[in-house]
Amino acid sequence: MKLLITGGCGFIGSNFIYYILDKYPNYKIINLDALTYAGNLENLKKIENNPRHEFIKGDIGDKKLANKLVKDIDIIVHFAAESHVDRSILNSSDFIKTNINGTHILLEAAKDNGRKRFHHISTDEVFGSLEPNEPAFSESTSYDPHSPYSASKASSDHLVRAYFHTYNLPITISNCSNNYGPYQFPEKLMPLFITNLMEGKKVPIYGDGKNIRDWLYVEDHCQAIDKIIHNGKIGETYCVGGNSEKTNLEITHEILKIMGKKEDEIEYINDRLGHDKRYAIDFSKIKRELGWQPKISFKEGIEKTVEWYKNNQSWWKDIKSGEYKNYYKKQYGK
Ligand code: NAD
Ligand code: TDX
Repeated sequence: MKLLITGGCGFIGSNFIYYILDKYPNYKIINLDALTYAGNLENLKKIENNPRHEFIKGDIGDKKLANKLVKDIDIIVHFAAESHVDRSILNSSDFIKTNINGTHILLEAAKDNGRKRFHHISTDEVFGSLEPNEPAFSESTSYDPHSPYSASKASSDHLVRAYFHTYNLPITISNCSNNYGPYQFPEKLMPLFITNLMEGKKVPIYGDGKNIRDWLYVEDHCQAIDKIIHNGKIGETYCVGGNSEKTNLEITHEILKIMGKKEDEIEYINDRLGHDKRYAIDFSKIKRELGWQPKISFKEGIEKTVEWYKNNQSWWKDIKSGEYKNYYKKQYGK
């Protein structure tokens, strides 16, 4: 089996590559990644000489390249995206280009080269925001994206489904909740807060810190994708959640506790524009049909995550001392 993985140098993509190479000794991977600010070959250093992994630097929007690569593979697992909500609020052009137009080009390549199996990685954010008493998102929840990021992901989900209905392209989609774990770019809540504390900086909480997310350890997510690409029903969507709803303040207190830091490291700052209140996922469909459920408890996951950032300081220090400084200044004003 030969997989084309897009965005394999990012957070979830690199974890998925390690997972697949480890679990399936006969599988080969072509990893197409443009190495944007979020892509990092250091993430795949441990397999730089593995002949079962081939890295191709390129853009999913490059039609010629996409057609060439898709010809020779069995399945596309599509992770590549602009993924950070705050960046989409500052400037959404690349989100439209990659998440919508790029996905369209890949779908065309899949259709025109033997109708290749296509798995699309999406997000719970396409469903909008929940009040604390509302039932969790499920596969039948209507789309109601609120940010430029989630609107671009919603558009790509619609395109993927349209290619199934119109061209019979064998697709599946997964909509998952907030991932955390090794190799997550330090702009996202958990790695930002962990690394800021290690640098002696404060942790910036938007608004009152009462927004809720459902936290999914990245290895659990990889297992869910594995189940879907092997046993998922063509044309279907699967919601993948972590069974771990927490407010941002709860997450922060947990990180402070593990790292032996005090509450006064918290800095409350202006709220994110259009900040979604709550995300939560009902994963009963994938549990019932594919036998998947998250295995790693929040306590175990967050301890492993803090440990990883402690043991991989040069990885995140390199990132934080580079171009990222400009973004940080724009976003946090310092
Ligand atoms: P990430 O930002 O860490 O990585 C994205 C990767 O895609 C990078 O390696 C980048 O170089 C690559 N990329 C970006 N534009 C590209 C292009 N035009 N052509 C080729 N490569 C390109 O993202 P992530 O957190 O690993 O997210 C992966 C996928 O999962 C995304 O589709 C995202 O929407 C989805 N998702 C993420 C989360 C989460 O919590 N991180 C939750 C739900 C869904
Ligand atoms: O500095 C911060 N302060 C803060 O309070 C940051 C970066 C975030 N937050 C809050 C905003 C959210 O309520 O923490 C929560 C999580 O924020 P992010 O890590 O930016 O994630 P989120 O916006 O929830 O989106 C994530 O989950 C769904 C991923 O980035 C998306 O790619 C995914 O689709």
